Amino acid sequence: PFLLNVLENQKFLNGAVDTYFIDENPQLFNFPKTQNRAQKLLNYLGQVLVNGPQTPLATHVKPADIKPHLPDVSQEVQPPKGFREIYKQQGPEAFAKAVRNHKGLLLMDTTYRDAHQSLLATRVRSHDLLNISPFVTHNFNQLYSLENWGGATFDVALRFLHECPWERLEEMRKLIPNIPFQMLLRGANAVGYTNYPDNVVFKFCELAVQTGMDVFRVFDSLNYLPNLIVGMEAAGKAGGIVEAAISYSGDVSNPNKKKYDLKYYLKIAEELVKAGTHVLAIKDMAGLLKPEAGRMLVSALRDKYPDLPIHIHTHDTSGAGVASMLACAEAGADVVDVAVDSMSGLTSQPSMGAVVASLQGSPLDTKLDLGKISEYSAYWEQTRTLYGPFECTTTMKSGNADVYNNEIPGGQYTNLQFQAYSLGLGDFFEDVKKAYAEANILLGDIIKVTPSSKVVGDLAQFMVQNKLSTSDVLDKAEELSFPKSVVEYLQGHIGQPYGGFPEPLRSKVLRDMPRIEGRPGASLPPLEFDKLKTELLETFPHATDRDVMSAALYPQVTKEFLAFKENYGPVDKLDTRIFLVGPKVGEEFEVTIEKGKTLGIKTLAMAEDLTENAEREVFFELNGTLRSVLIRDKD
Ligand code: 3PY
Ligand code: ZN
Repeated sequence: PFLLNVLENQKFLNGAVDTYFIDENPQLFNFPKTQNRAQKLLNYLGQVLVNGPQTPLATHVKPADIKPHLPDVSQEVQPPKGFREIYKQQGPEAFAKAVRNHKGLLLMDTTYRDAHQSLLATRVRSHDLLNISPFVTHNFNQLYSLENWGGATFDVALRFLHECPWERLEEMRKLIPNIPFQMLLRGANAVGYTNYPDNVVFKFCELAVQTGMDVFRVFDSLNYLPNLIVGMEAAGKAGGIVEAAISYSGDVSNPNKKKYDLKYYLKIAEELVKAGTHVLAIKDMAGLLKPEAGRMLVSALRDKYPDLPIHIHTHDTSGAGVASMLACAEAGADVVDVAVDSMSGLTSQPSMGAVVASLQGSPLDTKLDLGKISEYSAYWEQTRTLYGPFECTTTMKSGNADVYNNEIPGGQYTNLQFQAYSLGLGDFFEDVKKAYAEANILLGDIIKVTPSSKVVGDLAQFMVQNKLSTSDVLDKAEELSFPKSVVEYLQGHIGQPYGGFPEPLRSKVLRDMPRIEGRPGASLPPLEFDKLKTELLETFPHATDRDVMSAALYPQVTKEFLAFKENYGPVDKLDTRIFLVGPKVGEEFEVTIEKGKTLGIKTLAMAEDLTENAEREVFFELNGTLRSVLIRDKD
């Protein structure tokens, strides 16, 4: 009987115990954790049923009522070996050499990160990623890497999905031991939108490697070398594979586009090679790299650096993505980025199946199995329908070659279109796209990718909303109250742009405001992790070092996440439809909260009347027993 907790211990409940009883039986306070978590999940479900979705849905499209079919996979045998073994056993240089020596074209699969960041507002949950991971580890061991972390996924996981990004990484790693994992690191901005103190970036990379990350694609939104190099050093010191990326802008195949020409890219490449990058990436975040430009750029790099692995990233916004990646491959690129067919195209990456099929039988044959790609694609085709509320195709029906004019990065393109859609303003998106091109020129024709793309986007929206032309902005610069991001950019908060800040605009906007010269992070004092930890533990006694790292990047979002978890438990374990919009009344479903622990839940009913505290009682069956939760009705 002593194994039961106090609430179930008859002797305790009868009062037939003396004061030593508790001291001598500490196990009385071992409350079974599962029961606790189950009750928290019922609170969550009750909350969704009474007060609606607990994560903002972008449109009125409902998540589909399906359970995606999981393709068969033999889970008995070890997955086949991949490039990760070379990296883990022999280090990043040996990995780079093996990549360079590989005969066919190698692929990075972006399905787990950039594809859904571009198509589904980054909303794909760990649950759906983990479900297909055993299939991936067994059938896609030949991949150069699986891009599955970083970029916007860190922020969105915490903020909107109420799940821990570190746990996501750790769980993916357990299921996929053989394929290198790749993340997108925004240089000195880590996975955030602003510059952090250097020690934050270093510690972040260290923890990422410990949790299972391998390849770090490091970029800076202005191609500002001092920022880029901080990120490279942090990834390298942590033991990761450093893939320094040059963000691509303009058009090297167009002699009239002079600012970002071949010379510009070769010069940055030289600096990145000097800084010791293991792999060199061209990051074409807007999909501007036309086939001919890709051929020119890759050939030039290949000639100059015969031993350096070259990796090309693009977006299919115009529709020319497959053609460009084939051109780059033929010109000597070692790796190109693709997303599985059903998660490809539009503002996402070009199609994996299309690239694989195009090269079959050629010297660049990827040797990937088209049948397996189809099965993988079928899973995502079904899974994608669960994310209907975030589906970019609600508004985007086709690719659009106007991206060559506006140069809007893939993820931002879908975001801006969504915003225009939700504002319901007819030509708003067309106007914003035109204004985006003008804002870019006003700001000095800059590289546009997170966070510099936000500066241009904010200025574009400001111009459309206030009906300002380029000359209005220039003439009235002293009186206008510009968006905060624009002012901070001009102050030098995200770094120094190539070619300098635009004058006289900068002086007119800033007047006597302070300016940062050089690298912004260099003037930030180191973050005191111990102090942050102590603070966090005061409110959240279960906070871990991972939570402290999250809080270093996103203080408020992390606190809200921890409070949410405390109240509602492991909501990441719920099926996606149920997580987003709750179960139907009468629906029976299962939730596996850990291996071997599955809860059977049935939603029975909701009370029609409120209690005197304005609470509504929701009734469930949990593993066959009746439970109810009281939820404050916010209506
Ligand atoms: C990000 O920074 O999240 C990007 O995907 C940039 O292209
Ligand atoms: Zn991208």
